[in-house]
Amino acid sequence: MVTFSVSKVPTTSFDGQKPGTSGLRKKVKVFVQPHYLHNFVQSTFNALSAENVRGATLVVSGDGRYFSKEAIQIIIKMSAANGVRRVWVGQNGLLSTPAVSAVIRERTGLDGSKATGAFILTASHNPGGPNEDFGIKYNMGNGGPAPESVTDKIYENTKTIQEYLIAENLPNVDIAVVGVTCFTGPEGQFDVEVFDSASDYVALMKSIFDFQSIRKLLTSPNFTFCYDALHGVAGAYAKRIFVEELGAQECSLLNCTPKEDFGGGHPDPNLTYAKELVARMGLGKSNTGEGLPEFGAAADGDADRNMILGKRFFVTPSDSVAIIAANAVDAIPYFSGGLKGVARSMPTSAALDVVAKKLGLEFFEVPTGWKFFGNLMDAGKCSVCGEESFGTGSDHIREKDGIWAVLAWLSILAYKNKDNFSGQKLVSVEDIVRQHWAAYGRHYYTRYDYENVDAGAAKELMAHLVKLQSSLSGVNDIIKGVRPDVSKVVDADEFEYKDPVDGSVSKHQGIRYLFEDGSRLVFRLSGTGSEGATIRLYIEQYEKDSSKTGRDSQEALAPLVEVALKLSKMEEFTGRSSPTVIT
Ligand code: VG1
Ligand code: CO
Repeated sequence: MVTFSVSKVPTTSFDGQKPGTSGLRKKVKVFVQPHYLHNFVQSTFNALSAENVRGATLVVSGDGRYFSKEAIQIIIKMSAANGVRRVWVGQNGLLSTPAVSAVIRERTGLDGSKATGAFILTASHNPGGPNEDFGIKYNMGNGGPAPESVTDKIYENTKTIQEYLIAENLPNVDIAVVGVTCFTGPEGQFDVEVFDSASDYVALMKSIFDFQSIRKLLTSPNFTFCYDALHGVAGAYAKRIFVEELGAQECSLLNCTPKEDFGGGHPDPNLTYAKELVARMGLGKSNTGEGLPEFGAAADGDADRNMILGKRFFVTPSDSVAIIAANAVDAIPYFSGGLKGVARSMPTSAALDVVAKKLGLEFFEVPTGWKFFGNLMDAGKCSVCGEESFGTGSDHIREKDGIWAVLAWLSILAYKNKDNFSGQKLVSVEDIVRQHWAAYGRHYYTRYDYENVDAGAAKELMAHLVKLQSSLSGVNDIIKGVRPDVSKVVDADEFEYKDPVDGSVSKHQGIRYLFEDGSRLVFRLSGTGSEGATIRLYIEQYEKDSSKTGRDSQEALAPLVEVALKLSKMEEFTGRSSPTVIT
């Protein structure tokens, strides 16, 4: 057995190592600076309680982006030096974010051990490569992202750090080969176990969904399917699940080989960045839909996001979570006993609220970021939840789950078509969404992102919007001047959340303008960017009248958009006459 020793390396702090909405994300060039990653990792160890470090089992893996392999070796050496007992690594360092959560919760090591936490190496939907982004976040023993109390402590530690511990003479571990490598250090044995990235996750999915009925759908001659991993880590799961387990054809998979730079693309599953899938599904084309796939979906870099498409049809993420919640009990065996409750992030549309009300379910509205759902789930208060940002999930793990969402949709389609697999025309994604709107009304919804805006200008814009809130009559005068046909603002605030489980309070979680007819405008600054500021503007309008639920959403929302741009003085502050991305 190879023996290692521990070095104490003096270091000085870096500015700006504050974890954002989901971990620390910076350009690779920032992360590769000497000591930069080390400081963050040591600050995390120092923020955890001793039993979660000394003698503990940690998962270390990610979406495989550029710099992951080097980062994994560094974290292994620092774990050894900090007294961690074993590190688990997915083969080739690959584990999707939902798979990490599943591994923490479900996996038992060869020697009976269980993991107490994980370093996830990903910048999620941000591009990768030497000139793009890298990221790291820590997840806790429940499988979910560290809560603010922990990330605040990590950040405080990064400001005062003076040394870190590392086993410099521990040889690099071959993470391409499944197996256990054992070492001895000053405090005893240290193991690195490399394991298959997919098996635990696949087993969990099989325990949640009825794979047989999904297989019937996927192999039905009337059904065609298409899945785009955008060269992210979802590819490592897609083949196993969709092709090997469920019988989809191999040609249904697009961009399913994980790449360090995501093929030069932006691994963000929306209508702008998932171009190839969007074209395959016939969106934006005026053909009749002949020969187009019935169902399409995409994932982001770390496979926690999903985009759901029908033939020439886009399902908004806010509708998606509402439709999954409305059909879960019938279509998904895991939920057959009923839902415990549902939750959405604040900027997500109120489509889910309407379902919760109709089904008599407990409902929660939390700030942006998955970490807020975890407490509700741990307390048994929430089964299904989602965000407008293409995140959907359930209490099977403590992260959003891109492949789970696809399996949920396939389950709903299989359920709706159960007596009809050989029929001429299947109930389609579009049929399901339109039936939902007819029953519950429709929440027209769009999000405008202004990326890489000057940080000072973005702050000023937000301050201006807060200031405006002090006089609603002033706000309504502005609205009347721009669009007299838009309803009036009846309430305006900054969203604040008190966690119903632990009582912790999160302030300044987005600026809201609430209209008399149920419409909403929300403004937030992104917490996941790596440069400058990104302003997000969320626009929503509720239509109950089922004869009016079939309009084009950009057209339906145009008056509210005009009001939002005017109220915020968007162009004046940012110099931008149009957003970078519309979703
Ligand atoms: C964005 C989304 C948020 C999501 C977060 C992490 O955060 O708006 O809903 O939870 O990304 O997603 P922000 O602060 O940039 O708006 V992922 O898939 O990048 O981990
Ligand atoms: Co992600």
